[in-house]
Amino acid sequence: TAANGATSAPLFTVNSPNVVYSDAEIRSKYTYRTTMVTGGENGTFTATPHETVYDFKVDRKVPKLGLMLVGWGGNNGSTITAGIIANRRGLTWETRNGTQAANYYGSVVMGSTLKLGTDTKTMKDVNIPFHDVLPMVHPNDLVVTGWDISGMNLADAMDRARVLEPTLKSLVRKEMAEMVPLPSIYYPDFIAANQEDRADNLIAGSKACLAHVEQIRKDIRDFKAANNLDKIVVQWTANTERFAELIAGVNDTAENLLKAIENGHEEVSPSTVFAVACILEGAPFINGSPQNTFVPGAIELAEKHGAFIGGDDFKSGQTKMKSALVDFLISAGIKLTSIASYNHLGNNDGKNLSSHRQFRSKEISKSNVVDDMVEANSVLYAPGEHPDHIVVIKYVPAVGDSKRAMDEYSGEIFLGGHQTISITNVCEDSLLASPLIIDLVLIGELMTRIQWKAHSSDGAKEQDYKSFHSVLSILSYMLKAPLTPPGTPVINSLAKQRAALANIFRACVGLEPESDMTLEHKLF
Ligand code: NAI
Ligand code: DG6
Repeated sequence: TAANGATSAPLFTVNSPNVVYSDAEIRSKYTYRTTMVTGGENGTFTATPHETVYDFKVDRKVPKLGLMLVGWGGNNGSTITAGIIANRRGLTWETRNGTQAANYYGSVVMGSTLKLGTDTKTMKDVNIPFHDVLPMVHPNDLVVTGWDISGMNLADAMDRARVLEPTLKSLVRKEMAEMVPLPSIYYPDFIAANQEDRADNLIAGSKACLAHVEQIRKDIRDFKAANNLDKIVVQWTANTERFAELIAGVNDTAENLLKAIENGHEEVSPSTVFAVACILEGAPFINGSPQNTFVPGAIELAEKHGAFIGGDDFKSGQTKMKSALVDFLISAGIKLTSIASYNHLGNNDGKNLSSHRQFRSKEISKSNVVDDMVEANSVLYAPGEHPDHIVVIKYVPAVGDSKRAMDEYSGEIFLGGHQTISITNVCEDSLLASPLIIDLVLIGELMTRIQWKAHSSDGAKEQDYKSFHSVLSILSYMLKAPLTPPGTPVINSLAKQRAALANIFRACVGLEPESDMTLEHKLF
């Protein structure tokens, strides 16, 4: 494990003239191979292999990292904070099923592996923890704080959430009781009216203004200085807001958005104010909720400042399953004709979503997750044809955080046959969502330490190193409605999202994408 602020000793090194290690950096030369296609006569195509040579460089110094959560006192915020403490202290606790030890299950970075290659002696796969592919922050080393419109300390907030076992809570209670969220901004029109009774920890003012941006920036700077941190990542895990109206002259450009904030325009949401403050402060900002925080003006502002943003909406259970299952069905040549997604839950998220305008934000992010897979299959679907897709969410307080999700997938199979798949998923919603916060912060931070340059096609003059695009679409695996650089496609297929993540990591150490061809086991 990397010591904070130090260069980590890697679990593996790459033996290649294209990869150079120094104390400060890993530099790799990587040939990116794609296929360019031109359309010809009568619907035919010509496919031409295409190569671009990139240099990547990864800063090996793992920073001392602060995580600031907007909505810290909520179910996700209190759960992930308790989880980090439990892991950091190596806690175990008694449950009705026996002794439970702290873990990071549900985090791709902390809980999954990646195939490094084939063992020269046994010819078997060698798999390594995802966390060890590149030098990354360890979540146990995160310093956590945040804002909440509810001033409840984190120990009481953890009780309010009704997620964790009492035995675990008793072990972290003392530490959590000392954690109190910073006051936040509250514009009541953006979240459900039923949230008003918890709004007791507020920065004065009920609409966007520069003073709010400045206060948030100050909070970030103060936290960084007080804890001697190298960097901060901020994540929105606060209530789902309604969509902001897109208005020309208000939120369409960076300049207009800043002006709108200065003028106190009512259509600027709290989450957009947080995004703007983080962009101006150079802290990556990731939106774990479905609303359109990243209005065009916010995206332009991030691009102008070279700041990183990512979103939208944590993809935890029902949607993750959907983006895997639909990919399987359509890739298998089965014509999916309908998806009916129902769920009920009883936590505060469910309460907020029982209000129509906030539900609508969630309905949108949950509904668009199959579009690219349908569009890609012109054998099964005519242009513009779509499966029916409905999303229902009901608030049932008694079930608390234990969400019940029921999905029915119907499709056409061979010669007019029909297949119906029904899935019921019951789980503690916040225990699925919280590890995604870890993945998003760890990968988001890593992306601030990766730079690239492309060799020009004639091999002549090279460009300077630069960062990835401000919009971190590499985070798509963790998000229901992935934000992508303007004009670029959204990929929803879970397998493709994970492959992109894994293969970009591999490219940074000069390794080829894992093709899974395993010719070494097929051609003797
Ligand atoms: P929650 O309702 O328990 O927590 C949200 C917290 O945000 C509350 O403590 C609330 O007081 C606070 N808040 C509201 N407006 C705020 C503001 N302007 N500034 C600071 N704090 C504010 O919700 P939970 O379950 O933690 O979920 C958080 C968000 O993540 C929701 O938008 C939810 O839809 C989204 N999400 C949750 C998933 C899950 O499985 N739990 C999965 C996917 C998304
Ligand atoms: C009910 O749908 C509440 C939502 O906040 C979800 O629990 C959350 O978005 C997770 O949804 P999914 O579809 O990723 O499991």
